[in-house]
Amino acid sequence: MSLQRGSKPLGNFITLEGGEGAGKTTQIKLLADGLKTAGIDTVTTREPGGAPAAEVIRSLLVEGDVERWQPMTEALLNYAARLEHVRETIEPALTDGRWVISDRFSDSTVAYQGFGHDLGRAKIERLHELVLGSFEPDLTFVLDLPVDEGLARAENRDGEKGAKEDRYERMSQDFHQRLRDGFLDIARRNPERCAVIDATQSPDDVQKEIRSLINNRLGVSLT
Ligand code: T5A
Repeated sequence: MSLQRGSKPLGNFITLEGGEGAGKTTQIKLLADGLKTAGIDTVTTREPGGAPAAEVIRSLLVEGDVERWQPMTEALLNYAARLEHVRETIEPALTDGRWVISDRFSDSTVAYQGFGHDLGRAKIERLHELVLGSFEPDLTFVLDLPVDEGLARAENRDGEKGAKEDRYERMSQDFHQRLRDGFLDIARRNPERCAVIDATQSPDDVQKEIRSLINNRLGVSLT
């Protein structure tokens, strides 16, 4: 993270990443409860989205035909949404000393557009530098599970909340395998920032691992 420090200490910026149906939303709810209990003021948010203009861009990305956009257009739309998200939601919260937990951030563009759509890691990194400089999360959890299992969970979840936002779920099995490999590659290259978690475990066990890593790496005492 690279932000101007004011009089208050900055909050921590945590992201959860992974393929479809990895359990990010489930884990963020549990984590927000744990942080609240520990008295840590927290904002939960998501990408694409997380700010009014970014939510408008979200619907362009997650709805409609699979072939709707060129891969680079998808990357640019994600970064347009991300700039709004960072400036309008994330930075103000962090400078106010609150913690921010985001369901996806820039690693999703590297994995989905860089690896999934074959744009390559380097182009997305250049785009990141252009739009956000060195701004990055303090800690990132990559929830990893086999593609079939994640897609089956996402399909069940669609039954629960409606399947309008399923554009990426309809992409090929190969696409999903490439992005899974992409997330693991990101974690290997950024061991200080990233931790890979086996997302085939029960929700409670995944949460225990997340809290233990937060305690160790960010020096707090979540139970
Ligand atoms: N995208 C996003 C890009 O291509 N580039 C980018 O730069 C960005 C930021 C929207 C899409 O945009 C793409 C990626 C996405 O396709 P999204 O809204 O986060 O992103 O969509 P999904 O990742 O598809 O969100 P999901 O809701 O499917 O996945 P979650 O949040 O990881 O999973 P969750 O918690 O909703 O759980 C799914 C189901 O599994 C169950 C839950 O109860 C639920 O029914 N479940 C478990 N079951 C068994 N064991 C566990 N441990 C479980 N945890 C959850």
